[in-house]
Amino acid sequence: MATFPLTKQAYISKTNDEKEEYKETYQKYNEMLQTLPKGRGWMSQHVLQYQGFWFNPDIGLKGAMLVQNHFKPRPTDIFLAAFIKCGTTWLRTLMFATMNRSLHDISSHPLLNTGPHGCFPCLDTHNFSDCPISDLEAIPSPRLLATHIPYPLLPESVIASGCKFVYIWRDPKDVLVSMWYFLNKLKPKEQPPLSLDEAFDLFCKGISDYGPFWDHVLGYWKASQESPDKILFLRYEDLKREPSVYLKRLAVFLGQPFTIEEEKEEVAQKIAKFCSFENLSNLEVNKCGVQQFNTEVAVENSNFFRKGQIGDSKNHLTNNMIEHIDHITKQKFNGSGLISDELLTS
Ligand code: PAP
Repeated sequence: MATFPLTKQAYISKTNDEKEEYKETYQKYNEMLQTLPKGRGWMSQHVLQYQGFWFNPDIGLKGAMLVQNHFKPRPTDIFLAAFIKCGTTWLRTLMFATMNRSLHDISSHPLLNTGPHGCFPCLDTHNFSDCPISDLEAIPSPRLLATHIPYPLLPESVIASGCKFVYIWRDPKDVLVSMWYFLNKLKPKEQPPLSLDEAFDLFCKGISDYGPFWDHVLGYWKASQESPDKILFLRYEDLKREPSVYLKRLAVFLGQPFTIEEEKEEVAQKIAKFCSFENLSNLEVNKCGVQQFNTEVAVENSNFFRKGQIGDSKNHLTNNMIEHIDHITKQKFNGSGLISDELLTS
């Protein structure tokens, strides 16, 4: 079984034949780079608009194109999908711990020594020289794979495979603030940080990695309405308030409901506590470990744990900013069934 992260040696040992397979996609990518609409980037200098969504040219766009052209789905695949900063780190650990609960006791759990991304690989953070899309073949079924790719951009073969998706979203105001902190941290030191005013402006225009946020959410929401047995729609705020309630729903959806015996032993509560922000963010591996996503991108695990709270945006955004985002949310989600009073502060 492939373990994640893959070592640098594993990347380098890819054969020329394998690299050849990606050549055409690479050429298409290079040709397209000049033609796609450009917007100001948050972490990278600019983002590019591809099939209606904005991508970091290096990580996001390459990854999406590799998936579209080379990923081989299996009907048993389980995807964790989300816009960025909506809770994938957390849900990764909950899904991994729930799916593998018969294998791992909490006292000796792999998540004690491996960061959340190490147990649950990303589908779409690859580049052309790594070719690790083919490494995903080595994972036994059912595969757990995380993705930020918007629903309309998923290859038809993935949808047709009948695989399952768990989607998580969050109050866009908190997403904006979380993104702003995270992407500024990852930004090369020689570039000036993005101000919150600039980030707000870009976010509202939909110009951000994988944006527009609202279109991303709506894509999966509509699909979940059509196929509720295939797409479980979760909200960070609900999970935060009642983790074990939603964890039980998740387990049912994943085909591994908690048994009566497990209910008595409060296994769901124990997993929820183990995966809580307080517990995970204090583990040595998440304070000091580094996640290597591909040969070019490595991120310190601590960057994935900031505050883990609902409503931190109130401490950063002005009333006008809050009103403006709420206004967009109302307009975009109007008639979708997604709006709740709690989501709108103003
Ligand atoms: P990603 O898009 O880079 O994968 P993602 O994990 O989706 O990031 O989101 C990170 C947010 O989840 C952070 O929110 P904040 O900036 O508002 O604090 C992070 O703190 C939060 N988070 C990480 N782990 C947990 C957890 N176990 N429980 C609750 N929130 C968490």
